Amino acid sequence: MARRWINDLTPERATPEAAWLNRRQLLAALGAGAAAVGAGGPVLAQGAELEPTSFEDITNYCNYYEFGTGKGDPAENAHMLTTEPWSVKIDGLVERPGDYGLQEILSEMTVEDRLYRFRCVEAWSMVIPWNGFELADLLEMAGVMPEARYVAFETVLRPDEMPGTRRNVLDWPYVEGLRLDEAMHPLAIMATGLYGKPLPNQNGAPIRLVVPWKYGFKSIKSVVRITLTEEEPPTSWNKANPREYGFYSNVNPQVSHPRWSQAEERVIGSGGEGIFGRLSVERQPTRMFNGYDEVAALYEGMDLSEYF
Ligand SMILES: Nc1nc2c(c(=O)[nH]1)N[C@H]1C(S)=C(S)[C@@H](COP(=O)(O)O)O[C@H]1N2
Ligand SMILES: [Mo]
Repeated sequence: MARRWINDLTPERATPEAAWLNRRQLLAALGAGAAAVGAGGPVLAQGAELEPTSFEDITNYCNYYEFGTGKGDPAENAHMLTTEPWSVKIDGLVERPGDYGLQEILSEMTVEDRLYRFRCVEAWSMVIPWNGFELADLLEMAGVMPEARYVAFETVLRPDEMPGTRRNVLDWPYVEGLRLDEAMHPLAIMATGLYGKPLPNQNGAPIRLVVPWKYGFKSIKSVVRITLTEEEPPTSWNKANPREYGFYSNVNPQVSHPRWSQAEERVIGSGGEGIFGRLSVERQPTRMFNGYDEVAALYEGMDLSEYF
């Protein structure tokens, strides 16, 4: 399938960061055009031109409010989260509802590499080499009923393991949602690893959503429940501040956040000395749909400043 690319790298077959980078450079040298001709397709063509953010930055500069609101809090506190055993309840408008064990899920899924740009609504960005499988494959495993129109997601809520949830920063548990056609898009994945290593707890272990054309808060972490619904589900940041955070939240340089512009982004790691103590960070223009133009058809006829 055109949507597949390198699929020899799984969390079970961990590859050191250096080896991974060498392979990436090799692919870059092949050129995006050459890559697009083969099994790689559009994802590889985009991936080949990207320089991944370092493992250190990806795992130390995090948003995971269940462990605190500081960027370093998740790295410090998320080790408290028990991620084994883990199961995901899939319910609502599905043919085969149930509690699916993570191993059971993984035995049915194809884990592959996806090198994606990642753009937070706070106007910073990274490039992250995820390992994961397509959300569509998981939804097909459970069997989506014809009446289903939306997909709701929920993060685990364990106040004894998640110190941030003892304060009402958000209405816990963290919840998110997608329209069904967005969820079925081949770019939407459930990530289980990064850089070929199991997903670090602070990045949403053991399984989290990644929707690369939307602001980062849509990519909900440590998912324990997926519900197919007929109505648009509530989402955490929209509940907290509906004027600032819409349901769609597609990356869009033309629609400013009420308190800041979204035209540019700070490139995390570009200062050359890691995330701490860096004085200057490069800025780059933000691209519509974070550069993933292939999703534009999902929003044809919609005014994206109204449905923000
Ligand atoms: N459960 C949960 N998921 C979450 C968040 C959170 O606070 N809790 N933060 C979101 C935000 S704002 C961003 S930018 C990304 C950050 O992902 P990363 O830390 O892996 O880069 O996770 C998103 N998913
Ligand atoms: Mo974010």
